[in-house]
Amino acid sequence: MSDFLDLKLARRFATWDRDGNGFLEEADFVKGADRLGEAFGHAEDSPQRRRMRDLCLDLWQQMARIADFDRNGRITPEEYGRAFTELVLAQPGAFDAAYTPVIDALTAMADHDGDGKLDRQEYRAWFVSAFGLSEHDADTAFDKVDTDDDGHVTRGEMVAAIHDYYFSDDPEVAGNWLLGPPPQS
Ligand SMILES: [Ca+2]
Ligand SMILES: [Ca+2]
Ligand SMILES: [Ca+2]
Repeated sequence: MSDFLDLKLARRFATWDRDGNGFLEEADFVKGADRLGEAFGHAEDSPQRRRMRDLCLDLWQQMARIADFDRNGRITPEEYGRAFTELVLAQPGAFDAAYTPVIDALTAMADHDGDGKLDRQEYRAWFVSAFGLSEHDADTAFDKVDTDDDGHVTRGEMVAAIHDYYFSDDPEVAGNWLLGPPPQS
């Protein structure tokens, strides 16, 4: 694994770890869903909030199934790296199988007006609330990920960017800006 990818995985881990305790646990995913729900102004007991929470709990269970190797209810950075190396990098096609449903679910959650794509506001709300990006970094990423410059990030553009985040060592590609300016390796 390249140092650049190592740094990117560490950054991705940190964005999942919403309470910053160094492990991924169910609580991080509940918190992620609640922050996004708040950002969109959904009331605590609204159906939208419940749906976001259910989606994030699903996501947590999927991740725990593949990455919580010792089954203790938390994923360490080592387990996260191991799952990525063994299950995603080693097998062609594994990325699509593992990530496409997740990307679909998250994109649908962030698509506030339900038109099937993300405008700048939706994209910003998602990345600021769920991943802790600054508005500036979220906007910079939006401009890059929207590769056809039509003012919307589609599901296809999102999948391509996330694929590049994990598979491209080129700091210039859009995907490497998803979680802020690319790390210096
Ligand atoms: Ca945590
Ligand atoms: Ca939308
Ligand atoms: Ca676009």
